[in-house]
Amino acid sequence: MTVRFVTGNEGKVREARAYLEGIDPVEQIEYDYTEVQCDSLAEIAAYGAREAFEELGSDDPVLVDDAGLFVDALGGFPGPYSAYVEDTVGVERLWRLAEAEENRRARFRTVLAYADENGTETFDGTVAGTLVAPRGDGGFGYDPIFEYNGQTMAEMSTEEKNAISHRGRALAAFTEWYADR
Ligand code: ITT
Ligand code: NA
Repeated sequence: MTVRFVTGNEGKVREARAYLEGIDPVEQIEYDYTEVQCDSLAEIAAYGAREAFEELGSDDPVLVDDAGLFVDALGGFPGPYSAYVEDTVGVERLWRLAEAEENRRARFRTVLAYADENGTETFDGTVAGTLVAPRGDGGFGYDPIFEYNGQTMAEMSTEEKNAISHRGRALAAFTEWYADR
């Protein structure tokens, strides 16, 4: 089976490919699924994966990934609005907001939703780190300002990021389930 990853974000696909190597090929599909308005990443992702699977046709399974950065001192902002905030305010200015705070702890969360003819499953991943001034040119999105163990995620290789990241953890739970379902 080919896993169809429904996303406009190539960085997510690169990370899923690295993880699923030797299990199944991953194909990037662009499909504008409905983003239901709610605070739950799991509900957004599960709804999107189900809808994409039904609408796209074929038996190949579908993956959707809904992620967010949650800054402790900002009450979890930008959270589910992370994509909007990256596009409008930008990563550098989000760092400026965090820089003004004493507590610079933040969490990245992602929910991977999988859909096939048997149903929908979700897999969660979280990583806790510290916001720092931007460093590194790998990864994507907020990676340059998210530090884990002395390195920003933009200073890590795909494999290094997958070993510790929110998405890597969700992919680990997913592949374990997928391999022996
Ligand atoms: P799709 O919805 O098309 O999959 P997106 O980039 O809009 O792509 P999200 O809404 O899930 O994806 O992402 C929320 C924001 O968080 C967005 O600005 C991403 O760039 C960013 N983001 C997601 N995963 C990330 C990661 O692993 N490292 C850094 N930033 C990430
Ligand atoms: Na999105």
